[in-house]
Amino acid sequence: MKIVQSSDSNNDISSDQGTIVLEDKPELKEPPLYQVVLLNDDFTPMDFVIYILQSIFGYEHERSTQIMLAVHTKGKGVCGIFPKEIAEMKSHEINEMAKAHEHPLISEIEPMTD
Ligand code: TYC
Repeated sequence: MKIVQSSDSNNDISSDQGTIVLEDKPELKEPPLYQVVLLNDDFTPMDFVIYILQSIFGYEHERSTQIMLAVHTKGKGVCGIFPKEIAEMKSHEINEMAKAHEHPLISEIEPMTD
């Protein structure tokens, strides 16, 4: 009787009846994360940015105001961190809502570098 690891490439178990094969643990990797970054501009009303942060990210009014003011003073700021597809969706949603209301507000996504 033999016990082998299935990832061990030296194994030839094709004609072997008395072998227990230990399957490898599936390697579950966390998906890479992306930041949704909001850019400042001189024209988008502050209340619209607060509304975006509340409706797209679910932040309360006070937290949304803090994030908006941080972007306003620093030029840009992170408004959330998500797996790539979700970050893309949220960023797209911001940019579409801004366009629909004719505001120049822009968001981007950036990969997290840890
Ligand atoms: N700077 C804008 C103003 O003074 C407000 C603003 C904040 C715009 C954050 C964009 O991402 C932004 N009305």
